[in-house]
Amino acid sequence: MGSKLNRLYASVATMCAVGMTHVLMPLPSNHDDVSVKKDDESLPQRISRMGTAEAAPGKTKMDKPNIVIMLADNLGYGDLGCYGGGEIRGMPTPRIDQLAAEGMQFTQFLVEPGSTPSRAALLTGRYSIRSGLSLVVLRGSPNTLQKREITLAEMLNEVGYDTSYLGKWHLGMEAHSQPQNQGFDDFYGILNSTDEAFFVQSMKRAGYTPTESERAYVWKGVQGNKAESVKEYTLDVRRTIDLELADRADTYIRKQAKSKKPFFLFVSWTRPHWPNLPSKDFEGRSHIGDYGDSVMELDYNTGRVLDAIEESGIEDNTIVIWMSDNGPWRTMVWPDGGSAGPFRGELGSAWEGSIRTAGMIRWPRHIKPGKTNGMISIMDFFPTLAQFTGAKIPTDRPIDGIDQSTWLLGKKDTSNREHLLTFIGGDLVAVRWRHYRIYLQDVVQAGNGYIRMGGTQANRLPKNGYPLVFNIEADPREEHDTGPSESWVVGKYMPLVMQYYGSLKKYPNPKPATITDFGER
Ligand SMILES: [Ca+2]
Repeated sequence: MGSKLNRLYASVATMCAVGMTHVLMPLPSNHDDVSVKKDDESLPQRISRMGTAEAAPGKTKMDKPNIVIMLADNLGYGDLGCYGGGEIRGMPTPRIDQLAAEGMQFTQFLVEPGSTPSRAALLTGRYSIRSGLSLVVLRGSPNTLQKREITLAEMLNEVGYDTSYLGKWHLGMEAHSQPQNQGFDDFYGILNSTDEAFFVQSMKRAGYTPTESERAYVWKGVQGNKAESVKEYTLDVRRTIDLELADRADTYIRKQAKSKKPFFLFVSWTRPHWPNLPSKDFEGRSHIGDYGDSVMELDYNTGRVLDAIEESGIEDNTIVIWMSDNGPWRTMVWPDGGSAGPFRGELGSAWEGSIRTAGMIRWPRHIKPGKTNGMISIMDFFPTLAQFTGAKIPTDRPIDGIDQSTWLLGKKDTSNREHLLTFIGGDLVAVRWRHYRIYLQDVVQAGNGYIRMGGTQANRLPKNGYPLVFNIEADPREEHDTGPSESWVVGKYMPLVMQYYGSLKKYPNPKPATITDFGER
């Protein structure tokens, strides 16, 4: 790791010496023909649903950039060095900090308040409530990723990409919901979440013998087939799973770099989701225990993926997107959880700390390095990557993601987004408009915790006819309701809400996800 650190400083020095000037590459004007390469019954139907009028300025097949998405799990806004954490928090993150310096780092990267919702939003380009996935999928939930959804992987697959998924999925265990049947050519990882590694022990202690299907596994899958279990996802395997993912990512990148076909690799790290048991080499590395060790391991594994890209000579033609799926899980798992930095809130609630987290994109010679506070949603990558690759976005459904390509490529100075809705289960809970946050329900603390952090165990209360309004720039902890003095904001948010409800008339949502309200079922 010492040599890697040396290389980090060397490359930062080089960047400074040569100056990272912003050179825009022209985007070709024609997109190539889509060749259908797989035998999937639903495919012709899916292609017809994608429409033909959305001819993004694509590229010839040879020119299409490779895409590597790395997704951290439950990493908070305040955890990484480049967001004010890192060494200050006893857990340096040099590789991710370097990536942030080489790319565009978002300080207003907004997600949904949980693993499943954010992943659904990322992969479909839509609010998760539109696919019935606005709560975390637990075993037994009927709400899983359905065939009718068109994923980012399907979209890229259609324009010639090899697609591979490594790591945590959390969009359902049914065969049709699994990654290899949602547009990825292959899959290796876990279908649910890392806390499942604990469950077998807990079941046994309860005197319950889990059935084979109730045990947690590591799975592998090939497109068109049901995934097969590889081994049990035990606590020992939990320690080493991300090293395995990094190994597989390394192998995949080096192999694909020699192919003429562009690739889309999705690395869904299991860290730093509780339980953060580190692998042997990282035990005791941080100052703050398992959580810090795990974040340092996440940083190291990220570095391995970046090294594979660089050493394969494809750095300039590879878009790297690195982000977390939601804010930290904190109160319930302390001290095995992260920090939302200056913001109140954590995974599960609608407070800012739940939905604002780390996000960055690197595309050398196309995207100018720098830090930006423009607003961007995890949904925006769907239409933006379609624009970068010549893929076609579906025209038969609402797409909530906004194409940010003009902003990212420096053709305009400001983000194309200025609002975002936040749902929990079947409810619209909060709305962002510019730097205002408007709450239709109040999120209040329940369970333990010193302050009103919200989180998965919070309560929500209906408001007494008037929403809460917070100015997130003046008041990052959302402690002072400015509704009375800035009630004009209500006039700005209401049309956004009405626009969303208007879309439901033509495109009604499926039944919302619920784990507590079965009245209408
Ligand atoms: Ca998560």
